[in-house]
Formats: sequence, structure tokens, C-alpha cells
Amino acid sequence: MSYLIYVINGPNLNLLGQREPELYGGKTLRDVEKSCIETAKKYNAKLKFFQSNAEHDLIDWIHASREEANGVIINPAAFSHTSVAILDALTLFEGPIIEVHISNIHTRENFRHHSYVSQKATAVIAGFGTEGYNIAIRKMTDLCGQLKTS
Ligand code: CA2
Repeated sequence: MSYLIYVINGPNLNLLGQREPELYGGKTLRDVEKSCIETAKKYNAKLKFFQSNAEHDLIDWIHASREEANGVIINPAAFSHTSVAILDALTLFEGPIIEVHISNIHTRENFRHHSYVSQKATAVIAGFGTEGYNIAIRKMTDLCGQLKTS
């Protein structure tokens, strides 16, 4: 069975690879998207990849995911630490959710240690760099396979 996975990225991630490589690595978001597409193919999954700097776009994509996606992978970026609205939107999604952070948010400033999104996430991946997205896709196909159909 082929699953459709939404990969949603929050603010400033469009600048990936252009600044702070010591924190976020040297790959651009386009590189990450290509790598995710390759990984998804290996696991016979389809992928839609999004990025926006606007909170309402992320919320709209989460709403759209309810109609067609089997699973959601989300790096909410700074909205992780601030957005009850994104948490509320995710609460309406019934499938598995994996929260990804490129850096290990727990070894950084205190304000990054709490994520609203984690409350609704099935799993959280942090600190594996951009490889975390590929790990999330692999694990998402496992999670989707475990879903009850009745
Ligand atoms: O580690 C992560 O993936 C984060 O979600 C990245 C967010 C940060 O606010 C979270 O606490 C952890 C920041 C994304 C900013 O992306 C940049 C990319 C390139 C250069 C500068 C920032």
C-alpha cells in the first residue's frame, strides 16, 4: 500500500544551508526535499513538501492533511515553542504525527526546551541534523502500516 505523507516546515527554514551550518548543516531545503522524495520512493510512499514563514499557511496545510494524508511530519521551527494554534490544528488530524528538529532543542536555550507540538506528536526526532527527515519518513511508513483499517 502507498501512503501519502505531508512534510511541513515552518519559518526561516527556507534559509537552510545559507546560515548557521554548525547548527543546521550545509544542505538547502531543496536538498532536503529531494532526499525526502528519494527516501519516500524506497518505502513506496508519496510525499508533499511545504514550507512557509506564515503560521496560517502551516495551519491550512494541516487542515488539508486531514483530507488526504496518512501521516504528517512537521518541523514547526520557532512556532514549536509558541503556537497553540498549530497544536490545535494537529489535534484535528487523526493519523500519526512526527515532529522533527534538525538541532537538539534540549541542549540549546531554555525557551527551546518546550514544544507545544510535542503534546500531540506520536514521536519526536531531534539532533540528527537534516537526516532526521529521512528517519521520520521511514518510521512514518511503519506507523501508517500499523494503522487499524476497521
Ligand atoms: O532544530 C530545528 O529544526 C528548529 O526547529 C529550527 C528552528 C528553531 O527555532 C527551533 O528551535 C529548532 C529555526 C529554523 C531557522 O532556520 C534557519 C536556517 C538557516 C539559517 C538560519 C536559520
